[in-house]
Order: sequence, then C-alpha cells, then structure tokens
Amino acid sequence: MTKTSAWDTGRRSTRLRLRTTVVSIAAGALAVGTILTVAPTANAATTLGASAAAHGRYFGAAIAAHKLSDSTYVGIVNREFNSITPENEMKINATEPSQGRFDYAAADRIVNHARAQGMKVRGHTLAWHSQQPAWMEGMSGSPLRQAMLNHVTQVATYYRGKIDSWDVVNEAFADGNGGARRDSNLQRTGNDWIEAAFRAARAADPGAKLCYNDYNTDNWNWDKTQAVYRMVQDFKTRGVPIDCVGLQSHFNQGSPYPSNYRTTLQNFAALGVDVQITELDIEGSGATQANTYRNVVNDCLAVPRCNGITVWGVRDSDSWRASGTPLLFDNNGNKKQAYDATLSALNLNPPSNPPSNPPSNPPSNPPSNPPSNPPSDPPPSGAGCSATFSVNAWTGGFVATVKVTAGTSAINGWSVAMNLPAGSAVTNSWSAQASGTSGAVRFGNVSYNGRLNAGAGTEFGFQGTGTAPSGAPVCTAS
Ligand code: 9MR
Repeated sequence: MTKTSAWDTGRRSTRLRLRTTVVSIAAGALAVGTILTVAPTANAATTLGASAAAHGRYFGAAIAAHKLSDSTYVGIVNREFNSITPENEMKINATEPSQGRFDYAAADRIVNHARAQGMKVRGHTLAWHSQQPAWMEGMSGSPLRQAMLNHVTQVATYYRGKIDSWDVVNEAFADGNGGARRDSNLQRTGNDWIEAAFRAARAADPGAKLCYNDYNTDNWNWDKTQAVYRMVQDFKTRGVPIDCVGLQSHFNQGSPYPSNYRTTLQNFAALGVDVQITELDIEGSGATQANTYRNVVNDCLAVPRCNGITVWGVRDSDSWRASGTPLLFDNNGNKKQAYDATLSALNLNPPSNPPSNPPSNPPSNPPSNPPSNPPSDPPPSGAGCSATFSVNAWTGGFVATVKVTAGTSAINGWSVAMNLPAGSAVTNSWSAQASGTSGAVRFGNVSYNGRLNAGAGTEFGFQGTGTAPSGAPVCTAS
C-alpha cells in the first residue's frame, strides 16, 4: 500500500503505544532480573486473546463440551481465549457414530458457545487414522475411500461458514526416520487420500482454511518435518487446496522445543500457507516452562503467517498429560508463571506484522502473479461501510480481492453487491458467503468477519470464469 489509510494509522498508533510499554517493562525487568510478570498497564492487553488480536492473531484453547457447566473453566475460557478447538467432539467417532448417521450435539454445544462469545472455531478433525468409529475401522479400499470422503463432505457442509480453520487430515506421517506415510486403513486406499480429502473439504466449505495437522513436525531437521514440508510444497505446486499447516507442538523431554522451531515456521510459511500452532502444551514447571512458552510465542510473532496459537486444554488438570502440568493455568484455575510469560511475550512484541486474521484463503489454483491493480484504501465513509476491490485476471478467469471498511461507527455485518459481466460466473469464494453466481451477485460476511470497529477493515475474495467485474462494489452495513 502506498497511501496511509485509517487502518494503517490506527495500527501505527497502537504500535507506538505498545513501544512505550515495552521500554518501561524492560527497564523494570532489568532492575529485578527475574522472569517478566507484566503488571497490566493501561496500554497492555490483559488477556491472551486480546493481546494476540492486537497482532492480528488468535490465542485459543481446546475445550471439552462436558466441562461447559464448570464455571471456573468457562470463566477462564471466556475471559482469555478468542478461538476454540473441540478437543474430541468433532472426531469421526463423535460425529458419525454409525455409518450415515451424524451426531453433532456435543460439537454444536462448543461451536454455539464459541460463536456466542465471538470466538473463532478450529475444526478438529475430518480424516484421521485414529478415533475412527468401529464401522470405519473395519472398512478398507474403495468403500472406505468413499466413506471418508462422504464424512468430510457431510461434516464440512454442516459447519460451513462457522469454521475458521479445519484440520482436514491429522497425523498421516510416520514417526522416526525416512519420512514415510503412516500405515493405516486410509493410507491403504491410495497415496492420494490426503489430497482427495482436501478437495472434498474445499468443495464443502470454500470459506474455511484447510490445514494439515501433525506432531513431531517442529524440528526442522527431523525426517517427518521434511516429509510434511515436501507434501505441502507438492500440493501448492499442483493446486491441491491447502491453506495452512498445523504444528501440534506437544513439548516434553522426549520431544523438546527445538532451537530451530522458528526456522520450521518460516519455511512452511514460505510455501504460501499459514502456520498455526494447534495443540501447544509444554511439560514442566516454573521458569523453565515459562521460558519455553515465551520462546514459542516469540517465534510465532516473528513469522507473519503464523496466525494463531492454541493450547491443548485450559487447566493442568484438563490436560491429556495432566501429570506433566503442561498448561497455563493450575488445577484451581490460577494463572501460572507460564501464563505470565506468555502474556508478557505477546505484549512486549509490538504488533509489527500485518494482521493475517480475519483469514482470506488463497484460491487454490489461480495464477500467482501479484494483482495488477492493488486495492486502494477506501476513503473513510460515514456510518455504514465502503468496499474497494482489485482483480488478478487472465484469459477466461479472474480472482477478485475485496476490501470492506467500516465507516465512522462499528458495524455488526456487511453485504457487498457487485455486477458480473454477461457470461461471467463466480466459481468459488472465501471469507464471505456468496449469493448468486452470475449477474448481480452479493457477498455477505461470515461468522468471524462481520463485526468491524469504526474504520477497521477486512478482506474477502472470489474466483470466477469469464471477464472480471469492473463496476464499483456497493457495501451495505447491518
Ligand atoms: O486430548 C485428546 C484426548 O482427550 C483423547 O482421548 C485423545 C484420543 O482421541 O486425543 C487427544 O487429543 C489428541 C488430538 O486429537 C490429536 N493430537 C494429539 C492429541 C493428544 O493426544
């Protein structure tokens, strides 16, 4: 961008305020020489979610539906996090307990809770060798491939528009040397089962980011990391729809936080995907544990496309590895030293990276040339909203990126109307809900990007065949 927009100006002044905070906190830290525990100041965010949001990122937690009646638990969840992952409720055995019979009751409780709180939802997980219902475990070959694809399609369709990122495929690579695929009934249906799952997920929910998620992929030198990297590289080269890589990041003595973690994040991001830390927990206690949490946060903030961190549980007692006390809150729900280190790392880093949330999913297969006419910053309008767009066109097709900006008041939703030339059609859209495919088309916000503060902006996009639209988009706020 060459011009200064209200969006830029707002971000810059936030940055200046945070810089001031950095100086005063750093001086205090030198004086006492201890792990930083930031006393909240007027300028520092006081919760993980708010502080991550200042960086255009989310900070989430995995939660369990059956704990939503625990007031201590829910209090922490609602206060601290702006993204939620159902820990078990979206797994295959939960959502399709018998073939063709889908049960979304438990997952819905979490999704509804998250949406009521304005949180994002990470969907976990559509295709996995583990936690398969008995009927699927017993299947193989073509019937299994069809059942898996049907599962992906049904579940992603049911939650269409409500999921920020889906773990489409989970843990498909083997541990140890060699970087081979993990043997499983799904793998035995053919090596292309992963890309088939991604294509089905894209067709079912074009607005969700589609992630490949795995563990022991944190150390750049490990064969498994390299193997996942090559798969993502191959998918990007061939236009298989993938938007993100999830690094689970379960750290313990056997699988410690590696010193090259940031390199791993950077290298995946350089493939043109977002990187998300999806299941973070760090076994240990005290300053050692706190330091590792700090390192992870600093690494993510150093990589613009590392757009969110999720911890795998709330209190230590909620963890799948409770005895390793790997989380940010103790069994009573009190903040641990690890929490303070995490929050201070978020607050100490000025939000210098461009926000990558709300997400705008890259289209899966358009040409990768930069747009010929980048969007100009929309002028501040009065109440309501305004929209501008840029187009990347080629013979027979185009990708349009639309920027929506709220006027002088906050808005709760928006809708953008555009006119397509005769013979053109919308084939795909992301970060918006499209109505109509030709002529007068309209794009409404999805769950996570409708609410915009005064002057704030968000982007969505669509892909089409034929000639790109040229007339000005008309934005209506709600
Ligand atoms: O935390 C989850 C635990 O409650 C389940 O019993 C277990 C088996 O489904 O899965 C745990 O979550 C796993 C996640 O789904 C995938 N990555 C590893 C996580 C920890 O085992």
